[in-house]
Amino acid sequence: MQDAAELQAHFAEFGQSHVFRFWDQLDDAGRTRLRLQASGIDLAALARIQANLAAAAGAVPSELEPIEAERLPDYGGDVSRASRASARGDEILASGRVAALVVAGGQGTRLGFEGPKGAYPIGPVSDRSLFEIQAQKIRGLRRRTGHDLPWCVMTSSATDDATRAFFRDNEFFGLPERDVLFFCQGKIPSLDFDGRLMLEAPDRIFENPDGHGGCLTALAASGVLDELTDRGIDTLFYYQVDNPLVRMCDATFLGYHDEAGAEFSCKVARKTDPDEKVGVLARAAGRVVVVEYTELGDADRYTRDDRGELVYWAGNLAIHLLTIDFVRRVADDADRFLPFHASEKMIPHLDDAGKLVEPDSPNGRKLERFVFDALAAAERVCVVEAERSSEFSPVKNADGTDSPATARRDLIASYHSWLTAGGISPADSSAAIEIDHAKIDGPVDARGLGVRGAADAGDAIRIASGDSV
Ligand code: UD2
Repeated sequence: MQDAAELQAHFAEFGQSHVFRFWDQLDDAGRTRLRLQASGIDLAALARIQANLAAAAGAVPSELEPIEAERLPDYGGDVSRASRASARGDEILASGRVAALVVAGGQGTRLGFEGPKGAYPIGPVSDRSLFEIQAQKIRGLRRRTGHDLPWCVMTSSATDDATRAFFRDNEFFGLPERDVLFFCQGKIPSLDFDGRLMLEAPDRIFENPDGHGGCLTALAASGVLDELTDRGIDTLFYYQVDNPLVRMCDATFLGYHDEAGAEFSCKVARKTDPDEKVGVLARAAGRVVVVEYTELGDADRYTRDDRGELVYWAGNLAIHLLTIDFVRRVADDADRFLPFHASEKMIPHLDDAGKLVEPDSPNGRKLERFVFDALAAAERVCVVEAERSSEFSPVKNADGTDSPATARRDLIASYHSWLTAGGISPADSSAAIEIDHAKIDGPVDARGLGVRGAADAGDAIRIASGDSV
């Protein structure tokens, strides 16, 4: 930690001396806290980011081209190609080279839920959490492959303590503790429109998590990347904590990724409507890019081809495969490959009198890195079209689209389709139902159960009381 006088002089050089304006009123503990936090902020880097933001404003590629994707058989793709990819993926999983990575730095604020989003109760019958559903899927994979499948859980300073406590309280959902690798993403200060830091308390500078792209640098900095290498892992399956339908470490996706020799692969699905809030995969100057929904121009957003299909159709599901070597390369050169994006926010802060101001219009910029920017560093990229209805139903909003209600509806629909495929009654599609993913994680498992009725499947299938079996 730097000496207080040196630190203040250094901040003054960068026009940030106001950070210490309550210094005289702070007690020793407060001064230590502020010195500690301020010492960790790289003002020169922040100034560079600020300058790059200005240069990058409006730098969304103007000449976009549509993307080509591997199609699943359901969408006209080649059946034998897909089954070869699936067999290849099974081999990769059976060789124990894959780990899962969930980005779980977000809170449930938009859902009106206190705590980490992963703790949100989503199970249609038992209210089990997003984390528990994902843990069950990992347990199922471990059973099927006979390998420890490490689960890397990225938290943020806002969710770290609560997430670890949630896992401990739930006995790691039946997973061995050593195979759950927590790591915490970095933070970066927000800036007001004049590029000045803001105080959220007399002894605290306002910082926010550095975006899901921060997972690549934090994996390296935390030592988790080295641990994965030591364990013989060479591929990471990346997904967002808010999608309970995620097809964990999907074998077909792995197979396509491997056959393409890709370093970074993406799953996409056709956008439901031009205004759906998902980024779009496209090509720009020959490279694959994701254009965020806030940044896609109207001409590209609404253009349709002769068949009436959106030309920029490929919605980013935020489901990726990355090789470990690639993650290391990007993390080593993060300033180049993971630029910061700014979004205007209303940021509560102290005024000169020390009064908390809660603005009602944006007063500053939050800075974030996006994982998909790393596409620019990839020599080879593979894009696979997913079956949206069975793979993607994110929990983002308290009501309406992408809400707990739509995610539960889609979970129940998936469970019913698995049971139907397995010849298991009930076929009453109105029954709220829940399946333990550790035991049944798709139609193949349902068929393998060899039972006729849900009641014969023990605790693998639960039906809401009051509903008929
Ligand atoms: C994201 C994508 C969007 C689309 C959509 C699919 C971006 C910028 N947009 O939109 O293109 O693919 O997801 O669902 O990514 N997170 C962290 N740390 C952070 C920020 C986010 O862990 O600092 C996690 C968060 O917990 C969540 C995920 O990243 O699991 C997505 O974050 P979001 O909900 O802010 O992204 P969203 O819905 O705007």
